[in-house]
Parts: sequence; structure tokens; C-alpha cells
Amino acid sequence: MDCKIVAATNNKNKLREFKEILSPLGYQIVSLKDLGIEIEVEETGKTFEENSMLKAKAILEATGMASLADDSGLEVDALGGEPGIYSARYCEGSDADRVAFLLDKMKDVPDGKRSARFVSAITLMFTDGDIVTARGTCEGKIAHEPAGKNGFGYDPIFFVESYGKTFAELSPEQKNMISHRGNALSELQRQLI
Ligand code: ITT
Repeated sequence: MDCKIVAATNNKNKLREFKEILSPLGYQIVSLKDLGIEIEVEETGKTFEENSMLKAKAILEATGMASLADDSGLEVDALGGEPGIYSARYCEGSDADRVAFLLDKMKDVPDGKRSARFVSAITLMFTDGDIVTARGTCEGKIAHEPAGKNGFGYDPIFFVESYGKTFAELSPEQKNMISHRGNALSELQRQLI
């Protein structure tokens, strides 16, 4: 296959994780910034999969290159699956503001009811129209307060039982081994073999 792929994302942390996970497998990940392209794809889909597909298609059409998109988010059971596909837009402001907003919503939720999962839907779209999709999840719990400085987004409040730490307290390698995005990209890789 063509090993040069454009990452259909404006999120520099996703781009970094794509490179960390896929470069050792021989894929060359090119960013929109590398290509001097500025596009904000409207995420009008109702599912992670639909939005992932919309991003991959728009970027393939804009670049003429095979494209790799991720649509992802955090599903909190006590909040009926919120923020879900709206994770990046849950409230205005920074990642820290969204973390504070979510923690406030969870302030009366007891330990036993704080289950949550990260979900990632990946779409790899080739120039000949072929499409490969994969979904990955990672189960955890919403912590009572932020901990750790690594990662991005909701990482400081996503507590993973197996490590006894939040995603933000893990090294990039540890996070990628168990994360929703790592799992989705492993599944994608399995489909490509
Ligand atoms: P692109 O659409 O340009 O890829 P985005 O950040 O807008 O970037 P999404 O619409 O898929 O991407 O929103 C994903 C949001 O979900 C992201 O901004 C975080 O708030 C959250 N999220 C996803 N993966 C995460 C992770 O590994 N760690 C922490 N938060 C994550």
C-alpha cells in the first residue's frame, strides 16, 4: 500500500499519537500544516463513525492523498453518554475549562457510578475509493480531581484501573498501549494485513 498518509486532523495531540503509533509500523504521517492546508471540516454527523468519515473524505478531496481521520470522545455513563461526539465542544474555553465543567456535573456522583469510556472511530480512505474503518475503546472512571500533566483533553480526569493512574499520569507509550486510539489503530492494522 501507499505508506504516505495525510492526517485529517487539526488536533496536534492526535497528530503526535498517530505518529507515535504508526511510524514504527512504516507509515509516513503528513500533517495538514506540512501541506500548508487549513481546513475546518464541519462535524455534522450523529456518530463518531459518521464524523470520522466526513473528515477523511474532505481531506482526501482537498489533498488528493490517502487520509486518516479520527473522531473521538468521552462517554460518561452517569451523564447518559455525554459529552460523546460533543467532547471537543462541551463548553467554550480550554481543555481545562471542559475538565472543570465535567467535574462540576459529576460532583454528586459517588465512586461506584463514575464509569466512562473513551471511544475512537478511525477512517482510512484511499485515493481509489477504498475505505477501512476501525473502532477502539478504553474503559475507565472519572476521577474526583485532575491529576498528571501528560496528554491532552480529558486525560487528567480519566482514571484507568489497571495502572491506578489517570491517562495524564501515564507516559505516551503507556497511554498508546491501552488507549481508544491505540486500540482503533491496532484494529485498523489487523484489517490491512
Ligand atoms: P479534529 O476534529 O481536527 O481531529 P478535535 O479535537 O476537534 O480535532 P474531535 O472532534 O474528534 O477532534 O474531538 C475529540 C475530543 O475528545 C478532543 O478534543 C478531546 O476533548 C476528547 N478526546 C479524544 N481523545 C482524547 C484523548 O486521547 N485524551 C483526552 N481527550 C480526548
